[in-house]
Amino acid sequence: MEEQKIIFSGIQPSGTITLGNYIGAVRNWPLVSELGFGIFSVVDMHAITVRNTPADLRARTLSTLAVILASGVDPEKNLVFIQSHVPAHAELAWILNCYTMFGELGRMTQFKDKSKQHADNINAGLFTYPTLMAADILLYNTDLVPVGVDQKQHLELARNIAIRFNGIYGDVFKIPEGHIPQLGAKIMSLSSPDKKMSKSDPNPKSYISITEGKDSIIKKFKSAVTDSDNKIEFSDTKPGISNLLTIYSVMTGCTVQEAVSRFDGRGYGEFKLAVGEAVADGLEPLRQKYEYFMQNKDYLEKIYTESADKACRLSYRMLSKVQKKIGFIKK
Ligand code: AQP
Repeated sequence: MEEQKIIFSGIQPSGTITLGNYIGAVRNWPLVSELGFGIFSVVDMHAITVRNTPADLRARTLSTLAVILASGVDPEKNLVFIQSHVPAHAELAWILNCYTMFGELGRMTQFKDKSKQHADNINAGLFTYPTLMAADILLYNTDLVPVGVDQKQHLELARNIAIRFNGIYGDVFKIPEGHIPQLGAKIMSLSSPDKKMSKSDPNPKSYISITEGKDSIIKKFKSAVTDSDNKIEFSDTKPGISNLLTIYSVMTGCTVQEAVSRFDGRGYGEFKLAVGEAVADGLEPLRQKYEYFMQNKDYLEKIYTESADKACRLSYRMLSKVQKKIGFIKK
């Protein structure tokens, strides 16, 4: 019998989940978890690397959890918990910090980008964010990490930290593999298609929230930045149109080539409307499930409490093993 895979992934409650987060990651979670056991976390400890209003963080944490469930992750078969409820994440992160080099963290492009965006708050947490992410993954003997391409560098670092640690102490950590979708691994901003779509972008026209209504979605696609030559083709020189073609393909299940043929000779206006409709219609079932979960807060609480209890038990096994290896005395 084939061995069951362990799948781990997380998402920050740093804004409302975007179409980018959905296409690049969350949408794939129920599919990948079919391969084994999925462990999915709303990583609120990562989200405090930038300043938040506490009430907003609480609300976004719950709504992110509802999105994960609405996307089809089955909480009876998988874990869906809030990161700060499982203390082993912070404990292992500290240990891993001592096995991670300053230069490695300084090379992370997300750190460089976020330092520019939050120049008044370049805190140590922003710098050591990748070691917390390494802890998230390595605590569970994870085989696969379904993420968008922007997380590839952090994942590579997690692997390097694990290999370094194993080199000193023997085979402690399993070395995880990334699971990055072939299409849609990096959905671009609708207002600046040379930039990634991000939930914390201050310009709401740049992203689609996956719980947004149809009219608003269509309006945003109609005003998406493209180019002026009015030819629908997939090319590096046409980032706006290529991004829309990618989104359309993922949401309708056709290939990019089929999408290009479908819109051959048609204008940008017609194409943008079709993309907006495909997205709004494609997200509608998820939106309805999301509303349902948001009206059932007791159910959400039950899921995150039970999942955290199980995650605490699983993660402490690995944490204890690591603590023993490095020479901490058992309590
Ligand atoms: N634009 C994107 N296209 C495809 N995948 C994406 N992901 C993020 N943006 C895109 C993937 O979504 C998952 C969750 O991301 P995260 O919350 O851990 O943080 P992030 O990667 O920093 O995402 P954002 O939306 O850009 O958040 P903020 O604005 O807070 O920095 C990851 O698997 C990620 O790859």
